[in-house]
Amino acid sequence: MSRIYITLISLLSLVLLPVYAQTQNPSPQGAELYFITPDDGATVTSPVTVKFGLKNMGVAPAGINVENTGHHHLLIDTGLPALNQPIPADDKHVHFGKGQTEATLDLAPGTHTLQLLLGDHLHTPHNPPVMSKSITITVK
Ligand SMILES: [Cu+2]
Repeated sequence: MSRIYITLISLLSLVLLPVYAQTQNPSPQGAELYFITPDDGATVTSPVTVKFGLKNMGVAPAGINVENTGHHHLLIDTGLPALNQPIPADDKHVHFGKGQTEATLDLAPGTHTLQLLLGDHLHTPHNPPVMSKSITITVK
């Protein structure tokens, strides 16, 4: 009897594992994420308007799972998070889960780095990840 259960559990694991292993949505070839503004190396005044550019993918709000879409995340003064799990949400990892394509930031005077990272409906980066290059700006 218990042997049957073990067999059933083993079979169930085989069926369910691929579902759990599939945690990242694929990104299409040619997907590109970039800053429309500010320019890398720019000197700006706060508040800083940041505009997000995305090519060959679409923007969808968080929670909506549509192929080849995602929502923007802005990494402020931090490196990339783990790329195979949901992006943290804090002052350095800002989510734009309503599908926003620009933001206005209050930044202290000094040098700051900004990087964009697209996340899927569950805030997890795509595979391969869709990210901008990291830019550096100076706030007067
Ligand atoms: Cu998010």
